[in-house]
Amino acid sequence: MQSGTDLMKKKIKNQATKSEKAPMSCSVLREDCFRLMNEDGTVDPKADPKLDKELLLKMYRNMALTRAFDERGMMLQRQGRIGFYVPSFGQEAIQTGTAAALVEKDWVFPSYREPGIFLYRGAGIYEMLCNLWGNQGDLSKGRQMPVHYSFPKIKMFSVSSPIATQLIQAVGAAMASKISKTKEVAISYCGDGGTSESDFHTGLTFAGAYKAPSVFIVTNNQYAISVPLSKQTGAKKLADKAIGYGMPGIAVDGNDILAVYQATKEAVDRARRGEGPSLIECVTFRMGPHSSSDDPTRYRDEKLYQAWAKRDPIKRLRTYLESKKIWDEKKEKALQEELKKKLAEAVERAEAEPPPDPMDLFEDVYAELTPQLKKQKEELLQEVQLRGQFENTSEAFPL
Ligand SMILES: Cc1ncc(C[n+]2csc(CCOP(=O)(O)OP(=O)(O)O)c2C)c(N)n1
Repeated sequence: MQSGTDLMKKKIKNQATKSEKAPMSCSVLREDCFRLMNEDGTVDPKADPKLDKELLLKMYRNMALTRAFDERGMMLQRQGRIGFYVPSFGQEAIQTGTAAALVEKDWVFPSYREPGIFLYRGAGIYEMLCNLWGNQGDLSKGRQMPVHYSFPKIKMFSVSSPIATQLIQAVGAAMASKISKTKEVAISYCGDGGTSESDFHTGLTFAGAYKAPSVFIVTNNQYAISVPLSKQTGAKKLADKAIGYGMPGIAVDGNDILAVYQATKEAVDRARRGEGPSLIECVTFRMGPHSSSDDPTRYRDEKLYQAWAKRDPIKRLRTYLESKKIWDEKKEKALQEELKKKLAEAVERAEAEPPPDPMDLFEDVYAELTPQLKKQKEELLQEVQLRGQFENTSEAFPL
């Protein structure tokens, strides 16, 4: 790791060799992205940040777990056992690399495509699965949408569905940290589509004006559901948006975990030193559907998908670890078996949980219920007594 460097101020000089020629020009990883890894996962000795072996292995395990969790989530939905899932295929390096750059006391305000950050910070697989069923094991007691995890103990704020609203919340947390001098950094995530939202503007305006200890991660996966980046913005690159808010911005190869980690670490350190916010555009590709309700083959170019498949972030890190002789086929097999077993056990436990008590709806918000809520509670009680508990309507989930 190059200590003391400030990537944001420097003109990006890529250490890695030029990317291979991909079939379509728009799919070629932009040359303006900071990266340390070559396309095939090799790293030139002069570019090697030489991270701690334990950290590298932890990152790899988390990326593999995130992929396995996503595969399981999609499978459960396709089997009709849960109603909805949002996979993050191809975006594992961004989730893990940014999470690894934080410390325990930092705040995280995720979007819905970041299971890997929850996992990295120690969220339980079982509790996350319970959210997918919205059952009694769900920490939100079934009151949030599926995939909208919330783990206050690890400072993972509840996932926001309205695009980019979490940015404002994160800036609020960052401003509170600045005022109370706790040195906590608040990191928030949104997609390329999120940068067109007015909440993006509000969040970055406040962060810039008040020099809030805030880091904005923009996961540019090139689509907002079916809207391609070319129709999303007139900006040359999303990282440029930072300039208008008075903060540094950088574009990073989002499939290169070494680069994602380094850029985030520098932005987080900078925020903690009191030097204000930064924006990091992580350039990647959404390898899966927008959600389990979407069919990307109706709008996505297959050649584009194939070009990005070649730079799979997990494969790239594996190659790097193998070149360092800290990973091999035997370890990979053992890891995959361990993850499969862990997930299968957690799924079995989570699926067996009963649905939440409908009367729970009235808990946890008001110390004393308002007259309207009291009336609603009575009505619901009568309804439950009349019809029994709610049926499972998960297969009809509309989004
Ligand atoms: C304010 C708002 N508008 C529209 C939607 C519907 N919606 C859900 S996801 C999405 C696309 C967001 O794309 P992007 O920000 O690029 O993130 P990605 O899904 O690619 O991770 C839209 C339009 C919403 N949830 N909130």
